[in-house]
Amino acid sequence: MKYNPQKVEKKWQKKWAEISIYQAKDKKDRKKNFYHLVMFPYPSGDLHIGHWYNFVGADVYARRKRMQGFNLMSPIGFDAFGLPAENAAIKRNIHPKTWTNKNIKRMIKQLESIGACFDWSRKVITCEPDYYKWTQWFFIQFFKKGLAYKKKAPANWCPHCKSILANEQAEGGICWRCEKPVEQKELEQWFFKITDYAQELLTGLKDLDWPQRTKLMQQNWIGRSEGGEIKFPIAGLNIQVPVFTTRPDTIFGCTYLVLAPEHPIIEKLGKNIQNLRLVRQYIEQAKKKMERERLAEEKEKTGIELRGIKAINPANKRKVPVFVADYVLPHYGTGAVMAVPSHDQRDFDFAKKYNLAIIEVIRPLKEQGVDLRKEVFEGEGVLVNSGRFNGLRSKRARERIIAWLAQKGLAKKSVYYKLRDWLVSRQRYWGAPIPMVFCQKCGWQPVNEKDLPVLLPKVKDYLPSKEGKSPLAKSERFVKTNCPKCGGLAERETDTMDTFVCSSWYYLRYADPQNDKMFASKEKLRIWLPVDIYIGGVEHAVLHLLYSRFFTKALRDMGYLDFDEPFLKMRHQGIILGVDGQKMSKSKGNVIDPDREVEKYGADIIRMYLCFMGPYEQGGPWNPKGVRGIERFLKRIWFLFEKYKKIKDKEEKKKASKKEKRDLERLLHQTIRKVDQDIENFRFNTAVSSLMVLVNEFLKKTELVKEQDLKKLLLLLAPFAPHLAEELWQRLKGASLKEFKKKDSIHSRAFPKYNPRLAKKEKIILVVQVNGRVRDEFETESGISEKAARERVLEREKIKKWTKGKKIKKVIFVPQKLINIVTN
Ligand code: ANZ
Ligand code: ZN
Repeated sequence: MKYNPQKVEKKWQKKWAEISIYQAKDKKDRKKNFYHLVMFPYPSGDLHIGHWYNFVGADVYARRKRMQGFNLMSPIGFDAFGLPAENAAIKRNIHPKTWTNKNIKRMIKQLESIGACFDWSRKVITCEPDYYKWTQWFFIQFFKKGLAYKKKAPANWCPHCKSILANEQAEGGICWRCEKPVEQKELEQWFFKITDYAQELLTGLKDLDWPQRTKLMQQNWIGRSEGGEIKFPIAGLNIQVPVFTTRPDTIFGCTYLVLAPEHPIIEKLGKNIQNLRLVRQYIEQAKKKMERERLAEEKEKTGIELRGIKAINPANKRKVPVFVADYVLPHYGTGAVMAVPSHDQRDFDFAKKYNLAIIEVIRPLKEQGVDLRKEVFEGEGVLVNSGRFNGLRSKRARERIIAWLAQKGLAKKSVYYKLRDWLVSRQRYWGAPIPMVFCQKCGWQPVNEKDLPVLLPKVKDYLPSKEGKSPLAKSERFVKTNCPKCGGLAERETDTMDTFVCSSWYYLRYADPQNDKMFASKEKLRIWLPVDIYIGGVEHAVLHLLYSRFFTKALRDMGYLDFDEPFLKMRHQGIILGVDGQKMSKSKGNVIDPDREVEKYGADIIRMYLCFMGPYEQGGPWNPKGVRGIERFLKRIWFLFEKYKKIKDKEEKKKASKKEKRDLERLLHQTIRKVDQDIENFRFNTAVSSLMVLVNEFLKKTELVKEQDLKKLLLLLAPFAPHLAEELWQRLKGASLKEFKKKDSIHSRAFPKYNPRLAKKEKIILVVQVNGRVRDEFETESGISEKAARERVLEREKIKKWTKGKKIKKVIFVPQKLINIVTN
């Protein structure tokens, strides 16, 4: 009979579903449970090859864990709120819910075709009221704890998506979704106070088994800076301006002060500023600019002096001018900078333009110093022109100067973070409504918890208004309500939540997806969480992963969770490129459609190919030849079993030498060890190649192969090609499908263990000569390389005796037999 993947796969997928083989029971013993998680997809309507790559690698890992005896849970669901559904609704005039449900249906079919061990009974869909009820409940808990607040803020506004974006979604001033430039717009917005957790989010990284670069990205995003806050008095007025600096050691070189245009002190100074009108004009212009423009290194710095105002440098009591300039940002540090043009590039550029004094205060240790008329020196060195601190090393001077000024009450040590609060409100339709009510008398009030969920109303018009108001504002029935506190007439919040709020806690829901009393029960959370391994794309390094960590910590502090980190271990899959080595895109016509490939080859071949194509974390270009190679490989496995059966039927057992038998046994155990370790390390590619070697040997020496050897081969194959492995397993057993139970499946069997003794490399005796005379011999592993043999030999006392003080002219190596050291 021929191998027909499609037939085999349909049959087993149906059977496995019938007996709910992958459904995870909630077992009490936490240690035996293994929570295996893949990032849930957005229901775009099409699973692309990248999803397959993600899910297949993850599934191989999961299946081995199951076979190792863990009570494994591998859930899946849909991150179902979000813009594309709404855009589709606008374009095609169908309700976002209809569009989303249709896509989910189709994607479930696609997901099933992968043959993954997902536990479908735990499926969550974030746009369902029984889910977003809890998203809203979390919002209310955050509000009650002071972790959710509303304020007017310049927000990132994408005119193309007509949406407000979080900072994380507008990196570099570019919309993460449409990749078009983002503008600034002042709006009342809801924020989550993630900054309360900045330090813990940073510290917690060190215990996580995550890829190093991901941790680094989070670290940079959080952006901790240590330094000092120093007060600069304004001459003649009872006003002080605190500045934040990471270089207090440069304070004697501070020749002017710079304020952010948004700095509140400017209004306080008011009439004391002689050119107030011009200053205000400058400020208005600056506010329109994007942060990215303001920070751009290459751009010419602009600013305006506050005439009539001088600040006093507290270190040397010198009066220095005060400027407003847009290169200083309002939301970082204190919004004011002590400018040191000799040692800071931005200050230097600015000083050059406005002809301000440049005083060297740090001299490099090695060279004679730099020409300060032409360039800055930003490094470490020794202090000069700094009064009593002259001669001190810059690092040490930082501490000393802060301590000195602190005594006078003019400075303190301080730490600032780049991280800002998370903007969670969106003026869009397709999201969880923010469960807040505004009452003229009582202010913002959370909806009563018993009235949750606040259902998303049906509206006709999904477009936000030009002023950036949510489409929900058009539904009077939705807006008008009573105040949860005083009962008077009040209005609902019409903004919805950022979809990243939905995905910040879905991994908790999987533990107890049907619970309607709580987002998940304490007991179920205890037995499943935290997640043991999380697998997904690196593109979420700062968005989803940071938010989820914040949620976990905040909920822990409210007493709902008793762990600190949601995802203990994480791995990212690489990216599959087109056949041409380019990123897949419709415009390049190089997109691989997984459905078509699976139709043509079957899921097992595609699974195995995705595993084989390269290290999981790297990915690589799609190669049709590689797919056909894997097709041949699986056919050979099929053929091996046919061949075995024929030989067995004919009782054609050959007498084999002991050595032949031992060699085959050794290879089998070595392969078990390799596949086991490779899966643990996400090196599926090398696991597959070692399976290929084993299958070749089995084909060559089928007469020597025992039934239990073949079983072991199938067990090793099971994580990669689960359908084929099951089919051959059942055939080998001659089992019937009628009474098929969970325990009968190959996927309920234990992953093979290797015997270290049998897996050991064979030993040989290597003869050692010096200048052609036998001087020694020793036992070593078979196949030792010339380099390794040489190193080992030269370490041996017996040989050292002969080579001492001599030069080794050459080495003659006869593999497996002899090594001859030739000296002068
Ligand atoms: C004086 C100085 C001298 C500085 C020197 C640097 C070098 P990071 O490392 O990014 O934290 N700064 C402070 N607040 C700012 C704001 N709101 N907008 C723009 N720049 C600001 O950078 C800290 C440094 O950035 C601070 O140290 C300050 O300039 C500037 F030789 O103070 B420094
Ligand atoms: Zn009220």
